[in-house]
Amino acid sequence: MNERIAHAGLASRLVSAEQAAALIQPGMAVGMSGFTGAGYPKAVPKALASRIEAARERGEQFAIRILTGASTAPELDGVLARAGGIEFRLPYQSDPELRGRINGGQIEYMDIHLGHVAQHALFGFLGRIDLAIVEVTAILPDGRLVPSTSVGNNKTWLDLADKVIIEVNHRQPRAMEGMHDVYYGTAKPPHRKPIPLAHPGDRIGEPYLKVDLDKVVAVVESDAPDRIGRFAPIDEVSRSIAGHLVEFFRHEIRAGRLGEQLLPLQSGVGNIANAVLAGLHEGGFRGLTAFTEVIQDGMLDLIGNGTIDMASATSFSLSPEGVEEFARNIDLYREKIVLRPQEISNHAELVRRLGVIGMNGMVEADLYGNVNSTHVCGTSIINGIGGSGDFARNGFMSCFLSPSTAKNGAISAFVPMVSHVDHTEHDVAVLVSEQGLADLRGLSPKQRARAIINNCAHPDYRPMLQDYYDRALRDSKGRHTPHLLAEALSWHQRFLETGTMKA
Ligand code: 0RQ
Repeated sequence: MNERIAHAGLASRLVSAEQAAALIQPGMAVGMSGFTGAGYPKAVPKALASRIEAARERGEQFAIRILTGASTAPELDGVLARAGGIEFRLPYQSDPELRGRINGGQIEYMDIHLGHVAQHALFGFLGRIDLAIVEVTAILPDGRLVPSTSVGNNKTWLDLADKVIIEVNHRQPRAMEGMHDVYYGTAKPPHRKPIPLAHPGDRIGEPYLKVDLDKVVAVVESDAPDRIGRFAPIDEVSRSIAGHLVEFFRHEIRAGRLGEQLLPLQSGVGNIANAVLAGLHEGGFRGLTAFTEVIQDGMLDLIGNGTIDMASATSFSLSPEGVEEFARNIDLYREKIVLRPQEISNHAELVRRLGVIGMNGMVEADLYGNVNSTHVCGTSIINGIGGSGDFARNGFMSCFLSPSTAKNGAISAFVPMVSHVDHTEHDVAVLVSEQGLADLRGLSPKQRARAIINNCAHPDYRPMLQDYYDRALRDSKGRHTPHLLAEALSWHQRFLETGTMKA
């Protein structure tokens, strides 16, 4: 027994990662911890990948179903995908090995709103869950678990799985204890009650995860950091996007639709989201709140400098420098950050009650405001919808952000028709590129098209979009949402054939 594994019964189940991996059988559905590269199990998946590779060398098939919180890291998605060990995966992912095999057709991938995963599992929509593998920071003397750097779907996997493997990671700061808030009040309809949360900082649950001790078949120790890359330095394009958004918030305050403290912010992952957070500080905002999924480096900075007073999320996604900063000032961050299960951080009821302002990246938007967050040319997935839909549909206002072009100008992010729809025109309030901002609220489709062409599209593509729109308006059978159906996806087809959308 050691300080991190203080329950005698569970300490007696301590085994090596290889022994734990030997408990996993082909075809099992395994619910794993992990959300945006944080809090995923680091030892057992690697040992399992070796086991799967050995089985494959003997000519045996060995693949499992993997359910997580969101993306994990090379030590989980990467190694298992490379070993050919994943037959089915949900929800969000961002690992290059896994993405390659999903787009190559070898792995079945179900992209699902992050706020839906726990309830779909509870409803039985996702089938039986054989095993949970969950990283924790420590096990208390009474068997309760101190969560790690993400909470994700851990409560659900621990509750629903037949068996449980716990990974205790000695590298995660022990002083995180007290930072989490695990709500145990969710139920199946018709027995649901209102969730009693009215402010991003409200604590409505308990700081620990619970597990039926009889289900725990193994405890494994690990000592490894979460593996998350560094952010790119903020470039001109991201800075412009952030600038337009901050100016828009100021405009909304002057118009009386937002107060000086705005409303709770949700900010997606990636470099642009990081730049927007920095822009809020430079724009002079103070005392803001966040009701979001992920705390990335920019959010720590904002907490440190007083721009953000309280942040609710389900996970961290910190660069190595961010991890150091977090550990250095953990007492401050424990006061200012609450980590919750993703069924709460992304809950429609709460996002709507709090009036969250959603700010997410996108792949492309079309003339009428439909947004594609996931697919290149309609068929190859990048990451997944993540939580963007939870916030876009239910929030106070949903903003989607993107550079106006991708791949050195060969792709326009504003196209006649999106090649895949994640967020319909009904869920998109504001589009922002480095060129400017289109406020789509209260506009009809044709009014939206004019705003998007004039404010967001890159000058190289603006005449092409205007030309398409003018001809659609003239020749389309219906004039409510004018389109030339034979031409609507021709920009994507041209890119596939010639390497550029330019005519
Ligand atoms: O690829 O690096 O190979 O060139 O997509 O694009 O511009 O760096 O922007 O990091 O903000 O990511 C939509 C992917 C944007 C992200 C997406 C290519 C581009 C580059 C990344 P390269 P950028 P970002 C909270 C909310 C869905 C989930 C979500 C995302 C790469 O924001 O996954 O919002 N969103 N979750 O070149 C072809 C286009 C492209 C394109 C960009 N039109 N065509 N490629 N790219 N636009 C978090 C969670 O839910 C967990």
